[in-house]
Amino acid sequence: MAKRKITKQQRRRIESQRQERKDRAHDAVAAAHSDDALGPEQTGLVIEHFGRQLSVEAGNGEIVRCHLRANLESLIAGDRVIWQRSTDTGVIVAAEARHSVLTRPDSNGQPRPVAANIDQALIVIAPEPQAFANLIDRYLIAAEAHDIRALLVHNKADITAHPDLDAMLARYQAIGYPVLRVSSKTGEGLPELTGALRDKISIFVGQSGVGKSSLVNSLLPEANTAVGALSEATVKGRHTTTTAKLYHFPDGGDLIDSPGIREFGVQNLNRDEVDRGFREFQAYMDRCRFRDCRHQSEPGCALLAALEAGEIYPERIHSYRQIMAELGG
Ligand SMILES: Nc1nc2c(ncn2[C@@H]2O[C@H](COP(=O)(O)OP(=O)(O)OP(=O)(O)O)[C@@H](O)[C@H]2O)c(=O)[nH]1
Ligand SMILES: [Mg+2]
Ligand SMILES: [Zn+2]
Repeated sequence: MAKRKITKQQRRRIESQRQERKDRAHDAVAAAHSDDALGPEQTGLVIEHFGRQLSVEAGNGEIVRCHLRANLESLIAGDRVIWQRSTDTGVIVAAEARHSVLTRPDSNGQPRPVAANIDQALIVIAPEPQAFANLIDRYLIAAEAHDIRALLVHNKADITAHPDLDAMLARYQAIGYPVLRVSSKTGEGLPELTGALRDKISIFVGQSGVGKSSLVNSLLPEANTAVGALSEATVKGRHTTTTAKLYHFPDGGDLIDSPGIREFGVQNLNRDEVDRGFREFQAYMDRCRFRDCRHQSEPGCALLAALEAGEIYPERIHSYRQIMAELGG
């Protein structure tokens, strides 16, 4: 059947039907939680979300399944909320402002929040599945854009790594990102990792199959979260973790495990954000002759001069150009 474009009028009708359905759903939730049946307002912390339902941790540590009032934006692990108890569930009535949010693009390239109020993102990489600098750089852009500290975690240190991986990590270390070498299997480096996580709200991000959940289990055995083997044919992860979830350390600090990704588009970024994502370029970019220098082949480009002088890595320039090209020039 030939594809047919929907007209504006049809789109409006679909939209209004969708709104009616939403209103009805809201009324149903409201009826189930009519205000006099609700307990007093209390604070809570979102641990995990499943669409419009969330796990919320009450002040006393109890986990309560909560619904979200229809007027609220969707919430994510790490969000702080006000909620009220109903019979056997709860209803979230308000959300506090976030001090940071880590986003990643959905399948349409639109940014989608993954976790809120995080202090630091740990980008987990491993000898397998193969690590890509370009993907790391995209995470770094997202972290720098939200003033979230970024660290790199080289997991599966028990597997011999290709020299390229070591060289790549040495570059990031030289740029100023801490690199931790660990193995969830042998326990190597875990005390240092624990130290880096203490008293902070952290998130593990990275490709599917690098061992984020395995690390969570090694650090917090009671977490007991699912781990999945790599596909033998493609040596890629199988997207075992499907939603971000927050765990507490007994001695202080929280850790959010997040679902792995295969691709990370940048369509939603603007050029300033990309510029800021390459932290070692900053000092040079300000010194280019032209204020709108694109650092391709312009005369007086301080970044190209720095490249010539061996002061910045060609791999990073390459990655920068690739991302800019995806943004359209
Ligand atoms: N050799 C070795 N294998 C590991 C290590 N850590 C994890 N693995 C294995 O890597 C595979 C993937 O582990 P997961 O913890 O599920 O990976 P993940 O990053 O959480 O993956 P997603 O949830 O899909 O994003 C499993 O087969 C683990 O046993 C390690 O330190 N060494
Ligand atoms: Mg996982
Ligand atoms: Zn320039």
